[in-house]
Amino acid sequence: MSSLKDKLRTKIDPMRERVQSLIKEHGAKSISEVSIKQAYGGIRGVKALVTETSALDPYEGIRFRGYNLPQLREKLPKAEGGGEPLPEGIFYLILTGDIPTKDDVKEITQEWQKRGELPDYLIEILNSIPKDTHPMTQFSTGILSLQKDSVFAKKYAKGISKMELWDPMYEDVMNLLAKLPAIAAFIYRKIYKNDEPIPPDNSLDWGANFAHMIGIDKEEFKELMRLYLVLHSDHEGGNVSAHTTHLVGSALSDAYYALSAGMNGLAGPLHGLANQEALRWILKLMDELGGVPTKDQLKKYIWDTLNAGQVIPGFGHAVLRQTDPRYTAQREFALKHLPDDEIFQVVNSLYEIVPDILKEHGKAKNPWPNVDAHSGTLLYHYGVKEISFYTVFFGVSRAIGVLSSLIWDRALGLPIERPKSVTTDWIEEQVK
Ligand code: HAX
Repeated sequence: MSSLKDKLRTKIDPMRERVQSLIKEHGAKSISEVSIKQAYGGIRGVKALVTETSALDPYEGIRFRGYNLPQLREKLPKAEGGGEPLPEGIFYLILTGDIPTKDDVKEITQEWQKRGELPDYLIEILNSIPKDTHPMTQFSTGILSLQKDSVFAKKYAKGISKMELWDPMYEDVMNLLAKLPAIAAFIYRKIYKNDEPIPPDNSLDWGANFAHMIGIDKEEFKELMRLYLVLHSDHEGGNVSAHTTHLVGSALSDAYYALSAGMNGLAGPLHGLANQEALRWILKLMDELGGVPTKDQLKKYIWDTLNAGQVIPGFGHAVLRQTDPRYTAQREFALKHLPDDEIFQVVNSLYEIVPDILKEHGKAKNPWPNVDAHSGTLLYHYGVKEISFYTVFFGVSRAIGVLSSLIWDRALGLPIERPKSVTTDWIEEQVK
């Protein structure tokens, strides 16, 4: 057995005891109330989910197992000669709660290399999907197709104790994470690069190998991939991709069903697809305004977008009330590696201009940029110009967090999720 699985096993019993004693001693205590506005308004702010892997503060941003992004960029192991944290490290941290050593991370890299090969039937399925199908649809289909190999589903069918379900879930999660970069890269090369897949290079870590299979071997892009895959990995439990994965998993659907569903949620323009929308909007405005626009031109363009009843993609957030630290981390990367990039200059100007306009506009509760306002600029700079593919990068990363949570859901024996819904008639009765 791998030492990661061993380590996880030692964490599960104490955590079960903590949760059981909380439910036994304080189970009736209320931690949230729900107003009518919240019931109609996307359940915003209602504390009704428990997710261990990360927590989001409106002003400080995301903390993964208690660590913020600057701390993680310093503490997580890096590739030889590299400056950015390895995504294998964030997986270890999110799953176990502990900062990994270099050896811990190496073990995960090797484990994922062993499990990473794509079966022939998956290649056939992916090849049979029309090329003009959105890459996220192809990605979700690829994930779902692998369900036939679910260890969890097989063990469940044979009969397994509820308390042991985390073990086959762990196996499915490791198999899936191992394969996701190869699935994503296969789709990319199929659609955009003449059907010419690039085999993995097993001398590389997970993020660098992903960059390699996409077809960009530049060291800086590998660093970007590592950072990108860390930054997008988790954003507590209530966002659409995390919540969907958790919800579907709660029916004891396996990791393939659950992640595929979560990816379908990530594919929405108000969630992960905002990364493609943000860059598409920037490129369109540069095209219409003839290159890097003046601030006055930008102001007019932003107002025109708002007055047309559209959102400014990459700005606003359901929870955050400050600049997203994931935006800041990408900005720092850009300042270091591509300060003169023209699109980055526009992104910078938008950072100066959009928040004031959104405040004046008076609708968005958070006028600041989120993660999606910046990521496309970086990918585009290194040659990934196929904007429709951007959410797939997000998806590969997001799988780290939501799949880790799925293992914990089963370890803690969480039940099927089933909130109560009410009708407008019922609400009207209550307010009489
Ligand atoms: N531009 C224009 N209007 C905006 C806005 C923006 N960037 N952000 C919010 N608003 C509007 C909303 O559309 C809403 O208008 P209505 O009252 O007419 O419905 C109003 O302001 C209040 O919305 P809110 O409470 O501030 O925001 P929500 O919690 O409802 O939604 C969103 C949060 C992220 C979906 C929203 O800010 C948005 O649409 N942003 C643009 C799309 C985007 O960047 N999405 C990615 C978010 C990060 C993420 O999940 N990444 O995966």
